[in-house]
Amino acid sequence: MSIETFGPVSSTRQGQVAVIRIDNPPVNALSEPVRSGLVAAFAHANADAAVKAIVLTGAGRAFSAGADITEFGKGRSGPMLFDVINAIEASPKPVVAAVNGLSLGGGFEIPLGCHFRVIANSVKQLGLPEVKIGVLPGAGGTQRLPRVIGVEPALDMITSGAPIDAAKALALNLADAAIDGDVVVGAVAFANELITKGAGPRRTSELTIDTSKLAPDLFDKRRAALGRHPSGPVAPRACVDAVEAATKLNFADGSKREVELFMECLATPYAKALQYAFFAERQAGSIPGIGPDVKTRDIKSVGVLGAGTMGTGITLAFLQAGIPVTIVEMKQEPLDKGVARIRETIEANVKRGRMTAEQGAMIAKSLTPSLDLNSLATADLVIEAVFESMAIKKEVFGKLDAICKPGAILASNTSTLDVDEIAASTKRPQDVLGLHFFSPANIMRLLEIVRGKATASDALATAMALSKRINKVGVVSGVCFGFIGNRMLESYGEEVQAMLLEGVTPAEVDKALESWGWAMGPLAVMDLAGIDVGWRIRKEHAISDERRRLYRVTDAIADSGRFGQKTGAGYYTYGSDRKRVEDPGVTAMFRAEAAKQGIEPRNGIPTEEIIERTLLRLVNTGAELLDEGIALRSSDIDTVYLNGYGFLAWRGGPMWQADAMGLAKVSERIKFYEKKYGERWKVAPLIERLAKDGGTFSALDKAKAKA
Ligand code: 3H9
Repeated sequence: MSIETFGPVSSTRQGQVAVIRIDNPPVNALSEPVRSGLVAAFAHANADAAVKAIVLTGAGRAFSAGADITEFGKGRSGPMLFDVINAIEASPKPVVAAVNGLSLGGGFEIPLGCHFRVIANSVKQLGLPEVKIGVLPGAGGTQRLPRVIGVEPALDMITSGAPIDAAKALALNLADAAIDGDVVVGAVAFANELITKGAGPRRTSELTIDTSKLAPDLFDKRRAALGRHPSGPVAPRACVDAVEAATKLNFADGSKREVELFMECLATPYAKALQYAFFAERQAGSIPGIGPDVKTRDIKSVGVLGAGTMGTGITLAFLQAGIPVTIVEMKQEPLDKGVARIRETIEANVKRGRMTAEQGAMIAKSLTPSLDLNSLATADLVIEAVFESMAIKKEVFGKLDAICKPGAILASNTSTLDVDEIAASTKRPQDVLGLHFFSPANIMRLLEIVRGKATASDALATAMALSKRINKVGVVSGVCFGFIGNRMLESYGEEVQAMLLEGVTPAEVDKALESWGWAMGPLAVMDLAGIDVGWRIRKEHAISDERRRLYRVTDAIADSGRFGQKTGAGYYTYGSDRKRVEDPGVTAMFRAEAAKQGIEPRNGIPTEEIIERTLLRLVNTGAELLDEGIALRSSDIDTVYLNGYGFLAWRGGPMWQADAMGLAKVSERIKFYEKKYGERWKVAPLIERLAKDGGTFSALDKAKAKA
């Protein structure tokens, strides 16, 4: 069998069928050489009289993950994907897509432009996720998809960006066949049948959309329903606009509108931030000095110590990933309670259709409750999630050291304590690290992986690989109080308290920050997480006088038993519907304390100032963490904030925002606040240094990566 190659695209002939294959690892992104290769391969197949039909497929695990996102904003070169797909569709010979693996974005628009689609039953991800990176499908997807599956399902797929699997594709009429076994063999057989039948091309662009049953206000309603979309204010709307254009214009004009909208989206800061966030998350997985030569340890079973909220959430995270867990408690009652909570969550997931009843049963079976610490002897990884006290943790780690098998990783879920001190209570500090999960641990995506002084490279690499297996975003942090996320949150929280003392209300602070780029305002978050958490920490730890002063009212609120939602009141009061209601009593407490401290009450604080002060405090502490080597890169800090703290991805993260503002301006504004508020605003030396040289955090990341 002869193979013709066109860069990363190849073509072989199987009888009368040309099989064209995209081979651009790891995910067959449609970079310029692929696009040019496709044009050449199709021209070649169409010119070959012996070829009567064409099958198009991908090599490896993907059909294609779509446009090469790294090319965005770099100027045009080679044929545009839109034209490539039009050329495929214009082929005079029938073209069958053999969808072998994930098919996303432009990598899904290609099969839509093919005349027929044969999909492997094993394919889990087909769809148009462009909205998630701040754009919309820009190679005909918004015009072709509604022609194939109808307007409403197309709107659902395009505005959510959520993928579907092969079974759903078949149900939606997207697939002409969904098959087990080798999809290329199936597609070639399908193509041969077409040849036998004398079938010609079936071009999607020539199909008409039935608009007769569409509600006249469908698109307005869809736009209104977008609400606070996770992709920000522009791209989701543009998705609806483009599909609407498909129903009102012919294919050529609708496509022109789609391209216009694509370019508009691409130019927004939101698209840049979302694309940055995509790569930041992937970058977090690479740890300097730990290459592919570092062999990870085998993790086949996990032990969790503690069946409280954290322990049960962590257990669920592993069980859901198919990893058996032994959960240990010291007493029967808390163990039973924890196990019941785990089983209830599994049942609820089955009810909600997140897993089948068989999957639920299998997961439940792989849980072993125990009252005996010795039952952790065979676990490959043990995670301690007991009370946050150094004395208790040290005792627990001493016992685990004696019980656990050699090579087992011993992890603490501490959110504040010194992992090095914990490690020192064992004879194997190289096997000890922190795994800081966020509550609810089975849902929140962030996992801070805390690297102690002695943590072995392979233990760290294992934790990193494991985070992916349990569907978390792992970010490495060095040891310090609060690690990356909570240490920054302390500064943010302090500034919020300062503003409350200056006379702004909790609702005003929350509204300002929610309107800008946080999923939830800080006071609402504290009410949700429990005001008592920080209150206890402030009681037990030595903290600065300034911090104590700023938190005086909050501590008084907690002293009075108002811990937030769980007690029905905190900064707000809550009815049975859990809606927050402003409490004038709380505002009065801040006024009275401000008077005592001699703080002049202001008549409100402008939204811009609330946003700036909270953001800059985060950035300043983030810069300290970078300088101290606690965070490896600024993009890791952003990844922490996007995945664990409700900073919305379309704002990129605090460090990304600082770069966008310009570090000279950041430095100037911090100094302005330092003059006004003193020591807590002392500018981080790294900001000063970068500002002086016109540097940015992201350029610093890149320079470090090269070093
Ligand atoms: C589009 O198509 C626009 C068109 O409508 C119109 C154009 C005009 N480009 O995530 P992973 C890299 S927009 C470049 O670790 P997984 C990724 O960076 C595009 N690179 O694996 C990583 O590199 P590295 C629409 C890409 O198995 C490596 O591949 N498509 C792209 O967990 C492995 O990735 C999307 O939005 C890309 N498109 O997940 C899909 N995709 O090893 C975006 C991946 O150096 N991609 N890479 O770190 C994804 O959602 C996931 O990467 C995917 C694989 C599900 C594909």
